[in-house]
Amino acid sequence: MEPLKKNEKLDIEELLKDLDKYEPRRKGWTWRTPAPGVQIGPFTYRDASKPLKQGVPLPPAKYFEGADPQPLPVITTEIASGRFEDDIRRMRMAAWHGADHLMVIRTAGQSHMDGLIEGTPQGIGGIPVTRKVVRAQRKAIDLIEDEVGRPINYHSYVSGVAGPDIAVMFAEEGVNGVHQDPQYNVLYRNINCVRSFVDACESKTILAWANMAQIDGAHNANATARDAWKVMPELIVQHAINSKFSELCGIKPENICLSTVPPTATPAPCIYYDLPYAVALRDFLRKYRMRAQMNTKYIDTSAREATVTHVMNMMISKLTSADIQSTITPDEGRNVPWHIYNIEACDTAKQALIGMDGLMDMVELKKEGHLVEKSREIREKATLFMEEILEVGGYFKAVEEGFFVDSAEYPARNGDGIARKIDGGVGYGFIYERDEDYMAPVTAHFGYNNVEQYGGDPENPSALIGGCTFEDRSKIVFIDELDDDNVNTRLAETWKYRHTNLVKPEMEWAADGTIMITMMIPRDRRTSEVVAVEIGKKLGLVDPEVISREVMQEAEGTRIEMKGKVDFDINVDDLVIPPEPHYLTDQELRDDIEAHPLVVVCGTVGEDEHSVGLREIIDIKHGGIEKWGVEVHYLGTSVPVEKLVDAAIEVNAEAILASTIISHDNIHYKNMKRINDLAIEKGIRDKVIIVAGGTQVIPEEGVKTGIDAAFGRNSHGIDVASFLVEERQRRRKAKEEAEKEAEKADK
Ligand code: Z97
Repeated sequence: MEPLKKNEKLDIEELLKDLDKYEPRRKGWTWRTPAPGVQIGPFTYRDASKPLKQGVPLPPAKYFEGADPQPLPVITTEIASGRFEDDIRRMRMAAWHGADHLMVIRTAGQSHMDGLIEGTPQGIGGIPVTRKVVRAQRKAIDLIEDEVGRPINYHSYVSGVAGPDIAVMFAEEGVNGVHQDPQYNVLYRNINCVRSFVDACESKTILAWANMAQIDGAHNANATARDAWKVMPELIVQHAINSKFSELCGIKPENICLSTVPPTATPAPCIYYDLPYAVALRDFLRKYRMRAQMNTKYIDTSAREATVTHVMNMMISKLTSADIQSTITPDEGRNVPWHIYNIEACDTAKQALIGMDGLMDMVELKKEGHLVEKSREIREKATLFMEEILEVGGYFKAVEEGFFVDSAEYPARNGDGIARKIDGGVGYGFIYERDEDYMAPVTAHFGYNNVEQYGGDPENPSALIGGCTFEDRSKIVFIDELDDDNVNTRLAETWKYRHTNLVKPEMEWAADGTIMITMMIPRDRRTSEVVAVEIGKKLGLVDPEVISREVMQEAEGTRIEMKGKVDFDINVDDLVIPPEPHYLTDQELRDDIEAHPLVVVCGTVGEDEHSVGLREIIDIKHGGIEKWGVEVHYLGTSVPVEKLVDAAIEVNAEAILASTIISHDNIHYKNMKRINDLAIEKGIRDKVIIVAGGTQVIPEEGVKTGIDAAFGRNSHGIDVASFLVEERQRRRKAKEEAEKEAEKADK
């Protein structure tokens, strides 16, 4: 496929062509390239990584030469729309905003499917992960990483009954990171524990071969526990079990990432809890990597609140050097997986981490007091927890006795933990000892391949069959589509929104028509919710629904965010799109005015006492023309036009700026004409630029009076400065050309 062009949409139909032949170009995880001391725009960064080739910088970057510094940790976005084809577009947006770890959430229930599924069906709360989906997404990401100039890690889950099958498929298809933790199967999906650990051996061996990064499942204990901050010792135990187990299966410590979640969130004094926990975790398990994720247990529906919780998490990440920073959005609280929140959260991560650049050069964590004492206490409790597991007869026994996700803080127990039976759960009864004549001629396999019996080489077991799918891709079976619930059907429904000029807004899927409206209703919360929905109906929205509410004051009002769908299209062909206002940059303005000093006289003309408008145009405080070095002679209000023109002659001004607010009897246009006439009369018209403005001025009408430019409502200093500088440039050029002509004529 052709490289992506930044001003063209990623063509999903084109992407899906020849997918059966697509081969991923690499495997394994990639960290960012550190760039200590990198200079970007006007600043030097200490903890940044190599910049992107192209990206969307933070909004204030326009004041800093477009600087788009990238922090050191890998930044994750979690994508969960249910349609992989729309997820792909969201991936592109996220990559442009600095995400390089695209984590695809699976549809509800895939953990219980006992094999690979095929095709491209739609999912709920995530996508059904199939080979076709994975291949299409990896192909798209290959194109996206070329356009942003940074490797992108593609990620999903190796959990559930079909874990090893998925691990193989991921290794074949160039997936770079996965969640793999048998404890997740056991506790949250009630999959048989022995089966889960046996399967994990196989899965982890495959992950090790493919050099994938692995994230564990401890965050789920935090999200499930009744009081999330009470499970701190257990979280460490869960991390430790999966990490050590993974190492024993051959995964390199640097590819083992702990899914660390701060135990609590505000209004708890969260840093007081979370920092000692983070320090305890890192002290114990420092050889592994930390994937930091904000607390999601207490996340509500406010984007602002979610953002602050996220930033608090990044404070911990910064103080304890997290390697991967996850970004979670208010979507978690309101179950609306929307493009804009993925992007917003990526920006939050980029902004917060870059804002804290160099922090650790200035501060350090205390070596005594609460931090050290609390972190020691957590470690001691975790150690005791682990010892108790051994005492009762090991992990499976401990699970049976409900050790995990109990609502009390260890060593206390409330007896309400998640208990699972060793001889129960999904997939129980399907573990068999390997037969004597068993053979596994595959490259990544846990334990004994037994190829010798068949004349094979244990060092290279798959040679026996001329290579397995890891060496010989022609052995991979690519199944395209099996039923009607597929991407082609969905794309056909949205065809016109990609191939014509019809537009519909979207939040989640192409052309879903969803919009969000924010409003402040001056009533109590309950009434406001009902009023908002009624407003939505009157606006013609389909399915208006309140998605967030915040009390401003019980009697005075409620802030409401509402979603709804529009059922119309907009045809861009029917619109007249005016050109963008044209401005020069600060630098261009400053350079020109420095090289050719510019003096102006100005005032409000006639019998007119208004001064605010003109002040806004000239004063540096309001972004007026002084800002770029213009020398301004302000004559005040009710200035006779003669005085304005005489002043221009006296100070040798290059421009006259007349403000005229009053418009009775068209006096504003009459005054413009008088200034123009007087300038001609006094012989300076070709030496001055005449500009007038006011709230009632229509620019096209103004210039009919003979002046050079007129500015109406909503004009600013930048409009006037850009015009003056460009008009002078035009005049200088015209003069030069006239001189040349004259010279030629002389010869
Ligand atoms: C995260 N915010 O960071 P199923 N395995 C593990 C998991 O944690 C999960 C699954 C499998 C979260 C994202 C929650 N995690 C979502 C260790 C899910 C998913 O197909 O839903 O059973 O597997 O990951």
